[in-house]
Amino acid sequence: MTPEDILKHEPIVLTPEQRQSFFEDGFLAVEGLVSDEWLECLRQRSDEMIDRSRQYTESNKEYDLSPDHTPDQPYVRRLRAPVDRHPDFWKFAHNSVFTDVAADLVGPDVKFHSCKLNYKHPGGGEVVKWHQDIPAWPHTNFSPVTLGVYFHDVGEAEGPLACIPGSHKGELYSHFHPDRTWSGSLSKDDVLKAKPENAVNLTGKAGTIIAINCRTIHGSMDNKTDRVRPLLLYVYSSADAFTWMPNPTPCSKSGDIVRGEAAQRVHMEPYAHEVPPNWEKEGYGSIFASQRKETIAKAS
Ligand SMILES: O=C(O)CCC(=O)C(=O)O
Repeated sequence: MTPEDILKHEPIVLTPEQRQSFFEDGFLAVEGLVSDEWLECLRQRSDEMIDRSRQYTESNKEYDLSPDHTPDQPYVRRLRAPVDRHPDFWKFAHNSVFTDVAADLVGPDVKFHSCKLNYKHPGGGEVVKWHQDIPAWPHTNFSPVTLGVYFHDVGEAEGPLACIPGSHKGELYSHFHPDRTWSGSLSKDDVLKAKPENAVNLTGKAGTIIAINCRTIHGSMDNKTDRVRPLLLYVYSSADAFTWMPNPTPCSKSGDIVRGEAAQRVHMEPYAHEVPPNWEKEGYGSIFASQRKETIAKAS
């Protein structure tokens, strides 16, 4: 669906101004929609998952672990596919205010693509370089949106997600190194072209929902506090968007319709872009691993 088609449907939880600004800027941050009960539940599930990671010494299909991870001092950079780790993470994806926000931004027929729970550690290496999401998981159109929820208050110091306004209407950039290995980020020259000086930090109180269009250039700085910053991220699209390369971070729910009906017609945007690696064959570690050129451990 196009933004014009989506806006023809009455919003469920977002205001008309919030939707308009999402389509204009390519991102949105909204406070106060996630209930305290949900927030507490997500925090608890996350704490349990961190505790479980103590049994592992290296990354596997559930966890992306930092090279500094030890059983005594867990250092999880990412919980992979959280909806497959606990039913509450899946319930939040398909039967919560998150699904309502997704429907307001992609239309009444909503498809689930993938999910992850990122942890940004104090003083750690989880700086996320400027990138767009769709080059890693191309779809037939530009409806995909990544929704995130902050578990705690996130100010400038926690390394909030930052977005370059309007970049979703501009170029699709290469995410390869000159040697044709996957970089997962824009080159230095392309970053300059994209005007990162205009970036907006998506700060907000615990429970703030952030939304990023799949073409929006975004990243995040280091965490200058002494607290870990968790960020749960789920990707949705209009049901009429179809992937045309293997999913780098698949889960058992990838492709499920979480609201409305499956599409009978595909919506194809005419666009040309570099073909990403075939993740099914080559494996995908995580954005942290790609951006640091770590050896890839197959995620699933
Ligand atoms: O966790 C973050 O700060 C950013 C994550 C992100 O952009 C991604 O995983 O694609």
